Parts: sequence; C-alpha cells; structure tokens
Amino acid sequence: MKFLLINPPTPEVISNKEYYVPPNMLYLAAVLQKTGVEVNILDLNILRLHESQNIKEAYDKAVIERVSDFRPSMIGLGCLFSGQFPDALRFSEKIKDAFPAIPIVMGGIHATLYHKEILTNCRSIDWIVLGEGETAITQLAAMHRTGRYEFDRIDGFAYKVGRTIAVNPKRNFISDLDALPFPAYHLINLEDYYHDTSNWHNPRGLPINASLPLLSSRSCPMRCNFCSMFMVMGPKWRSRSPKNVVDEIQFLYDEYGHSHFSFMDDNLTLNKRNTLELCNEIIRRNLNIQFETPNGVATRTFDADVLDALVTAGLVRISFAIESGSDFIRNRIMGKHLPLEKIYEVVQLTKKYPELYVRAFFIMGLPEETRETLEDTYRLIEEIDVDKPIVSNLIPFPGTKLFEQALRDDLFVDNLDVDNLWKNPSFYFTENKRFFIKPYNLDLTDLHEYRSKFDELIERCISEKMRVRVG
Ligand code: B12
Repeated sequence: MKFLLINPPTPEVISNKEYYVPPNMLYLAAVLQKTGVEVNILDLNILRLHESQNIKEAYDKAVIERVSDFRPSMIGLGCLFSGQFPDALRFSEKIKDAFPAIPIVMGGIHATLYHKEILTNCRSIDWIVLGEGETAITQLAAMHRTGRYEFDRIDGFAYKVGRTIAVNPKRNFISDLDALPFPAYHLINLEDYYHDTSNWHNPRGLPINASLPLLSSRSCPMRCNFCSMFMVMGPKWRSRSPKNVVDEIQFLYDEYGHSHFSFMDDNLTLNKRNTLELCNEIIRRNLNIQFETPNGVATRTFDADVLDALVTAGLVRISFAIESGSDFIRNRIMGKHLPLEKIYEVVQLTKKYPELYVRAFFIMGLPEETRETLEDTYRLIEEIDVDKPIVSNLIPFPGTKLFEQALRDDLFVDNLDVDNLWKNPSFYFTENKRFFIKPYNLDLTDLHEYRSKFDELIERCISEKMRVRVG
C-alpha cells in the first residue's frame, strides 16, 4: 500500500514566503506509516521555479511526475486554506485523466466545509475526510488493503453513492493526543524549508534556519463569531501532555539541531497548569530554544506567572488576539469574554521583557461596527503601544455565525456569488484593500477611510527595533 500526500501551494497571501513545514501532511504521514503504509509527501510550496516557467504548468508537471514515479495506491490532497482549492482541484483532474484507477481523497477545512458541493461537482475527487483526519485516513488505507470498503464505518467521511452524496458526520475526535506519533519529519528534507532569517527577532542569538510548527493542543472552547476553526478540530479543547510536547521539541533539537519553534495551537494557554508545566519542562531540560505564537493567543488566559514562565522558557514573539478596542464589539458581538482592563494589564506585563516582540491582532469591519467602535480600536492601539499592531479587514468565513448573519441581512457587497464560494478563491484575498460586507451603519467609504487611518497608525507604531520581520 503506497500513499501519496500532496500539499497544494499556499496562496500568495504569505508575502514573505516563509513557508512552514505542513503539519497536516506530517501528521497524516506519521499515522499511515505506523500502520505499515509507504508514504510520500509532495509539498508544492517548496518547488523551485525558474522565473521563465509558467507556475501552474510547473506545479502540474511536478504532480504528474511524482505520481508516475511513486505509483501510489491512493492520493490525499490537503486544503488547509480555501485559497488552495483551485490548484488542488486542477491537480486532481490532471491525475484522474492520467491515472483513473487511483482514488483521490481530499481533507482540510475547505473540503470539510464544502464536501457536498465538491463531491457533487468534481468528478476527480472521490472522497472527502471531514475534520481531523488521522483516524479516517488509516481506516481508508486499511480498507484499501483488504479490498473491502465499508465507508459507512468511517466517522467524518463523505462519498458518492450513485448520484447522491453520503455523509457520515464527524462525531469522534482523538482524545489521547499523546498516542499520535510525532510528525513524520523524516519524510521531508527540512533544508527545503530554510529561508533567510537574518532579519528575524533573535534575542538569544541562536542559529535559525526556519521555525518548526508545534501543536500542543487542538481546538478551542471559545466560539468567536468570526472563527471557523472548530469545524475541523471539533468543539472540545484537547491537549497533549507537556512531557509529550517537550519530547517532540527535544527530538527536533537533538536530531535536527533546531532551536526555533512556532506554536500553532488554536488556544495555547487555555489551561494554566499545562502551560506552566510545559515551560518548566523546557527549562528543566535546559533546552536553549526560542519560540513564538504566530496565531493569536487568548489574552485573558495570561497573567504574570504565565508570561514569565513562557519568556523564561524561550518565548520571543507573541501575538495577542484582541480583535477590537470596543467592549461592545469584542465581547457582545464577537463573544471574546475579554475585559478592557485585562488587555491593559497583560500588555503592561509584557513591558517588563524588552526581548519580547509583541504583536496585537485586530479585525475591522464587523456588521455592527460604527465610527465610534473604530475610534475605540484606534485609541486602544495607540494606548497599548505594542511592537506591531496588525489590523485585518474582516472576511466572513463560510461556516461561521458571522457568515450566516451577513447572508441573512444581505450585507455582502458586489453581489458576492455565495453559491460558488466553494470554487472561487477570490473571496479570501483582501490584502486589506477589500471589504466583503457593509456594516449596518457605515458606508464602504467610511471603512476605507479608517483603513488608511489604521495603516498610518501601524506605520507609526512599529518600533524601529522591530522593523525587521515582514510577517
Ligand atoms: C497554522 C495556521 C496558519 C499558518 C500556516 C502554516 C502552514 N501550514 O502553512 C499561518 C500562520 C501562516 C497561517 C496564515 C493564515 N491563516 Co491560518 N491557520 C492556521 C491554523 C491555526 C492551524 C492549522 C494547522 O496546522 N493545524 C494543525 C493540522 C494538524 O490540522 P489541519 O491542517 O486542519 O489538518 C487536519 C485536518 O484538516 C485533516 N486534513 C488536512 N489535510 C488533509 C488531507 C487529507 C488527504 C486528509 C484525509 C485529511 C486532511 O487532517 C489533518 C490532521 O488531523 C488554522 C486553524 C485550524 N485549527 O485549522 C488557521 C486557518 C487555517 N487559517 C486561516 C486563515 C484565514 C489564515 C490567513 C488567511 C489569515 C490572514 N488573514 O492572514 C493567513 C494566510 C494563509 C494563506 N496564505 O492563505 C483560516 C482558514 C479559513 C479558510 N476557510 O480558508 C483558519 C481555519 C483559521 C480560522 N480562524 O478560521 N495560518
């Protein structure tokens, strides 16, 4: 049994091209290998392209070449971001045309969201795994081996039955995350992910080639109205033991000489005891590492103990998910349960650590936004004075409460073709120039005016010492 996992290129939104190794591919590969499957990973993000090459043709060629060389029994296509879907679909069509007998399964948030539309409209995609995929993919491989496909036994799975689509809703998520093998780093060449890090914030002066992703937990119990994360990782926050996480760090440190990491958790610090144990274990083992949190952390879970432990263990760059300066928007509308005083308190605590690079994430353009709420955000950014505030234009992600609201109240601008979002990636690209919805009490011109104001403010806030890294 041979399984090929393909990671389509990440959309160009990552302007600095600092690609991470793909955790989805490495986890899926690890569980497959554990059951004796031969696995190969093709990550198109690291394909070296010549300037003169047509990018799409080069991707397609690489895909077909790999399938021809490896001759897999089954192919898995990842789709972490909706923006990856057009490439993923094109790959599946090319593969199906050339190798019609190889089944193609797709997974990731976009496929999870739009499984019905994709299976109904795309002849080249046979199956879709809904949500967290380790259990389903090993079941599929096992069924392929025996030749007895009992699809109704796979939890979180969608497939074609004649002209209809059968869906087994996702009910079970892995409760013992320590039972998962570590991501299969041995199946990739880590050097392919190295980039120039000379402009990185590197207070410990460590040799850094790239930041390796870590997931100490999955999911988040919060239900912020703009976030679609729970559709993949389920309703319950599940955590690995601190020892298991530090074993993985130690492994990457000893085996690969890596000392820079990125925690990609949806809610890294939800459990204070866990966080402190994790930090103490890193300190106890004397690991000279640095780490950061590229996604926002839940500000309200922070206090002096948590921050001190994290910084002592090696935290060098943190991103607080604050989202709005308006109490009304942040708590009543988004549902963040984050008092204004807590924000001031936590940001104040960070000032004790000059080596810590502090980012704060905000969103502008919610339906209930007014000039006053935008002013509140503006004022808060000025007051907290972090190293880098980031204000994003709202994207109402399908599957979120916010998306439903925008649809119900007809807030989408430009007659957005909602029925075709499953195949239309343009919805996801804003570069902070587009607004997809019009707030109830603001015009688009107001939003653009504030966008410019925020851009100027951000430019002023970014401290000189931190004017280093793009992302
Ligand atoms: C890490 C992360 C990033 C990293 C990307 C790292 C990378 N790999 O390249 C960074 C920081 C760069 C990033 C950036 C952005 N991100 Co982001 N990110 C995440 C995050 C927090 C975790 C993803 C992850 O690694 N999870 C761990 C792995 C193990 O889980 P997984 O990928 O879901 O894979 C599992 C299943 O999906 C399934 N599966 C996945 N692939 C496959 C394939 C097969 C064949 C099968 C069977 C199963 C399967 O099995 C896997 C194992 O269980 C998610 C939130 C989330 N929890 O999903 C958001 C998330 C994916 N990001 C999101 C967004 C919007 C962005 C940004 C656009 C934000 C912005 N405005 O800048 C940017 C730009 C990205 C781009 N270029 O398009 C949205 C995507 C929504 C959408 N519909 O597209 C998410 C869901 C967050 C959210 N709150 O809604 N992100």
